Amino acid sequence: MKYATLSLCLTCVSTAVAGTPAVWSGYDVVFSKAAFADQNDPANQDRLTPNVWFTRAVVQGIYNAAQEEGYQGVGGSGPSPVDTEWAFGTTADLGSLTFTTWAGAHSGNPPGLIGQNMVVHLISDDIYVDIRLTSWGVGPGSGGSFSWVRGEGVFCPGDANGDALVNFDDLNVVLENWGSAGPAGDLDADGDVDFDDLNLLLENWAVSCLPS
Ligand SMILES: [Ca+2]
Ligand SMILES: [Ca+2]
Repeated sequence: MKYATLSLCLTCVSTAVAGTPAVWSGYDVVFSKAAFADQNDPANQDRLTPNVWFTRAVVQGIYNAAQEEGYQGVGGSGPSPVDTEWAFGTTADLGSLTFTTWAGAHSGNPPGLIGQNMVVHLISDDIYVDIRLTSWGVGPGSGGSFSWVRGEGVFCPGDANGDALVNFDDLNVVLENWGSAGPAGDLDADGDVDFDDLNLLLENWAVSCLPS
């Protein structure tokens, strides 16, 4: 009975805040793909969410292995990595950034991106991520190596118990820790367990973040 009442009265709250984009700022995650590493091995993919797995074959550009078989594009055009858009700058300036495709951003010269602060928008997930290319292997002899640093974020918003599902178990964790400083139940990691955390949970209710 407690749950039925709670979910009823909070459905409207979750609707009101649905669609708020997440921001993964900073450069705490280091990813690198070694020369000639198998692009189909998850270890050689930078998997940000179940929808976005960045990697690169021995030649050509970056693609989204969660949604593409390989790189699609030539020079400064092409959709890869699909379901993403890119801009120069940082997430601190989200409102003023101009997004384009990855190919459009490098204009046929991926090594030109090395050292430049960029933001990648994961479109379906609506997550903005700081990202900065740190190396890029040119030509077949380089074996498709690349590396970057990027922002770290929560894979599965609303998942309080770490099982990659958002359900009553997570609601229980939030309610049991209501009003505390967390970390249990503090889903947005701001040092308290309150309605913001409950909203985050309800926004993602019934989501499964398990890789498909
Ligand atoms: Ca869970
Ligand atoms: Ca919180």
